[in-house]
Amino acid sequence: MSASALTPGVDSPTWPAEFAERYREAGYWRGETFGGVLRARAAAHPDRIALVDPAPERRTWTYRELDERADRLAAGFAARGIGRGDRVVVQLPNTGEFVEVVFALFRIGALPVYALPAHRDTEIGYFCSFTEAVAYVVPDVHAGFDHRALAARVRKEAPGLRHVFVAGDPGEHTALSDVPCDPGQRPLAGPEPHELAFLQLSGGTTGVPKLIPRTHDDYAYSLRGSNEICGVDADTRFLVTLPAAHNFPMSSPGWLGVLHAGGTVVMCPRPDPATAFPLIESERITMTGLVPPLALLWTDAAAGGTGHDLSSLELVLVGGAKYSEQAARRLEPALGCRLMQVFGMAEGLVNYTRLDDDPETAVTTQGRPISPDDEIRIVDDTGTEVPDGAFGHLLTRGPYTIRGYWRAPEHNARSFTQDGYYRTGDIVRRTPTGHLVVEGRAKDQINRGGEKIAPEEVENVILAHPAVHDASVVAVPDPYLGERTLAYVILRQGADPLKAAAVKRFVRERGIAAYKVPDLVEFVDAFPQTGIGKVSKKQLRSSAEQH
Ligand code: AMP
Ligand code: DBH
Repeated sequence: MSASALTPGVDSPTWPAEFAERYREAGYWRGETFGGVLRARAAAHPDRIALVDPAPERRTWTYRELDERADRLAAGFAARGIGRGDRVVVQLPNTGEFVEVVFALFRIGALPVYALPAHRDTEIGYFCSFTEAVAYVVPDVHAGFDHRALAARVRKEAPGLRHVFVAGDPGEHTALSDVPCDPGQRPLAGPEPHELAFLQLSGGTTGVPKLIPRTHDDYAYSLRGSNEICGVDADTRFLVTLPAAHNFPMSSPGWLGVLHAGGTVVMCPRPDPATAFPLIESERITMTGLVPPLALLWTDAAAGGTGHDLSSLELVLVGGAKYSEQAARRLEPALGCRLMQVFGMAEGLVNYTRLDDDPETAVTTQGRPISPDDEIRIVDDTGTEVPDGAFGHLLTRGPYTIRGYWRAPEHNARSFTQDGYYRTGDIVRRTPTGHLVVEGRAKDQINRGGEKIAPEEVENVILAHPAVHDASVVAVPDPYLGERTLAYVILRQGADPLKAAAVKRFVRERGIAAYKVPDLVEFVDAFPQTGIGKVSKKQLRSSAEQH
């Protein structure tokens, strides 16, 4: 791959030169790369613990060890022909290997494509072929699922995929542990700070997930800004409770933010209280991030008395989906720590409530932007700015918000304004203090407890069933997850009747992340239509609310 794959503007729109200049002058973009930051931390405090992977037996990495292991792994990847700008799909659970692999790829200037452990054939096949990935990194078996078999299937469909690296028993593939080699004296041609660092995933609203190109410079700024707001420093001990590949636990302030500050990152293998609470006690965890359903679960578990000492916990961030005010009020007393709400997106903009906000603000708003240069517009359907305090569509641009998705010109024309604002699809209002309250959503997306689902993606899978004529997927309110999915299905005339369970099984067997399998299936004869004969999702949603 030529170096140009890393250059912003080649595969996706980027900031116009005058904006880039302004962001540099303001000190937001400081010329850091993630590989360089790790090197600097390793030099400054080599023996401090950077990373802890507690399961199945506790392993630790000092900053020096992490730095050296990233170098050796980078050299091994390079020896196998992986180079600058190459895409590598990384699908690893919350383990030390995840961090090693990602830093090794940063060192080469190869672009990690962050898949979630829940992704299956449909998503992984798409990521590998769409990004023309040269390698795919997996665990052997995770949560009872054999990722090696998935890799073998995907490889048949994606001829460009030259390598499958397995953390653990490799089966027919290459063991990740066989890759590292002596880096020698020849320095790797790593990335420049203004170049792309990785492709993050968007929950998306269309049939295929969108890829988000982030640069070292812009992402590092969001990390430093997040660290300052959250009070992250070298004493922070951060538990990665949510999947490490997701933008929230990676960057708000996340494991990458905490490593940037020289703190300690502890990987949590599962997010349930029974796993997390003992780790909080034994690792003296000070901070973590949760989605609202998990925050509820933790609150309930802690309120009943846990038998674990959670007194080290200082701050819990909650975000990814709307956190109800009632639930928010209960968190601090139950967990004995501060609550911070975070409303962010992998595309960029992140809002936090602040530690010095009055207590009501932290439970009733979703925070305000990181940067004074985050530009916010709240507009009506015609694009006109609404009066102060009124609801409207949130548009944003700024020093860490992308100007376009990767290789998606048509979608970009819809998702970004002419002058470069990202249309978030969220309906918000602004309080007099500048905090945003998320009131709803205009985009066709379902938010299942922080896991985003594009209905069209699921509809396409259901439509592949030979007995199905049409399908429409909508959200149903749910007290725990916020929303669940309901698939309305019209069967083909003359087709044998189907059971709901058969539709779910079909979707699962097509190989898609389990959280996208419809929670409910209902058979109907026809869909309600809009005036011009399109399926009226609005009407379907309101009938779904009866469930
Ligand atoms: P993504 O673009 O896939 O990274 O998902 C980001 C989206 O998640 C936002 O545009 C919101 O719709 C939703 N979201 C994230 N945090 C919150 C929050 N605290 N409250 C409500 N919605 C949120
Ligand atoms: O939902 C998200 O994508 C999200 C939530 C909180 C996010 O990307 C973030 C913080 O950075």
